[in-house]
Amino acid sequence: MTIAARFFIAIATFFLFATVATAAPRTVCFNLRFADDRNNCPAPANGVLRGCQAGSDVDAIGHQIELWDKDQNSPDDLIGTWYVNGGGTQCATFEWERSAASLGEHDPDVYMRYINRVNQTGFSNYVFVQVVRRDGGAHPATTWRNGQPGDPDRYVANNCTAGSTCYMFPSGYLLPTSDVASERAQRIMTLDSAQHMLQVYSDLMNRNVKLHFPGKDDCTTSCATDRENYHIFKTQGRDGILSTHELGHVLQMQIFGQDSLTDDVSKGGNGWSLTSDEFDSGATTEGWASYVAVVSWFDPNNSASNPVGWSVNFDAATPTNATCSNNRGIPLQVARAFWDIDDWNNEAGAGAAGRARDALAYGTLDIARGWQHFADGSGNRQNDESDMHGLNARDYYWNNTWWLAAPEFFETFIEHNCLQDQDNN
Ligand SMILES: [Ca+2]
Ligand SMILES: [Ca+2]
Ligand SMILES: [Ca+2]
Ligand SMILES: [Ca+2]
Ligand SMILES: [Zn+2]
Repeated sequence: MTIAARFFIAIATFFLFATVATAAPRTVCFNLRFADDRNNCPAPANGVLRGCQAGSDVDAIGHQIELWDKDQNSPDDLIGTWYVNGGGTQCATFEWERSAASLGEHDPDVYMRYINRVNQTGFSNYVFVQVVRRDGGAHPATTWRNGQPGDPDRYVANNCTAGSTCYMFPSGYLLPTSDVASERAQRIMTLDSAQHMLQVYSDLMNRNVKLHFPGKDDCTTSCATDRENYHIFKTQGRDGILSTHELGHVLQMQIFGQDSLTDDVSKGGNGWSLTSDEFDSGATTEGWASYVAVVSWFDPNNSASNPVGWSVNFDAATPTNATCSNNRGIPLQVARAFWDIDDWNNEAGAGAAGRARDALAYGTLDIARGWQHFADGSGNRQNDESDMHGLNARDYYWNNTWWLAAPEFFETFIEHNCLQDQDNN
């Protein structure tokens, strides 16, 4: 297996490599993991996308690393930046003799730094999420430069020669920390959860994102503050589904090209839950983000998927409230509506939704692209629609009748989950 070189390492350097026939590559291998102790995310199962494994050290897929040359008598040299492209042992290959890092040194002594950043694997888009301090400053990298007392090169691939395969710590794996109660461990957990969302959505994103952990003290439920920033509260790093939920808000803001969303959750007191009754905008905005949260962990294109978030089934056909019209303000019902136009498990209507079926299975990215069809402005069906019911599932429906054009769109998206009483204005 290989890991993919980051495109941005330096185009000019790659060009030089391509023209120097005598340059000899080095291959350095390793296994990078992190200590997983998350909840609110599924264990590995059919239909689960890279499940959580609380209590295990799991492969850090999609996490970025730097490789450095360790020098005794001069500053260390950065060789390059990579991301982990798959599970198990991974290898990075780079040219050495003509690289800026070699400086005439015969063979590099290679060690890793973990830099608190993730991206989609196999991606065509370079958006990343970086976990930062509350104030936006950098967290320290984790370095394996110095080994342990008496064994300073424990994690260094010393004198990595051309033509051989070199290893960093071949007898085990690299782990930033095993202390799952530590802030370092929990910020890596919430960052890994963010990677799940990028794995699904980053092709639609146009800005890098800062994940603040521990987040703002006045944001005790975690929050997305603008299209480039979200905060995970200090006690919530282990919650697997929160990071993907907040990124659902970030994604919607990026698609809208703005730094706020109409999201009125003041009905019945400020705040919301999956099954609370909110004004239409709150139900719709939080429902959308909750759908993103779940579809980042469960494959909708697998009829065996059992999408559960916060212990609630997102594919259950029976509406939350037994009276159809009472479901319009329930965030879960909106989340289910988005899930149903996405998932392959097309179920019959039930309960208050009567005979209205789930009969559709559009693509996840095409569903997100539906937000591209909202014009700028604060009027009805526009992306800043200002009243408490504004910007709801009906707006999404009417702006996308040409895009998600199947005749079952209204039945599946609106009626199957009892959203027809949302405000049409
Ligand atoms: Ca409320
Ligand atoms: Ca469906
Ligand atoms: Ca369904
Ligand atoms: Ca509206
Ligand atoms: Zn939210």
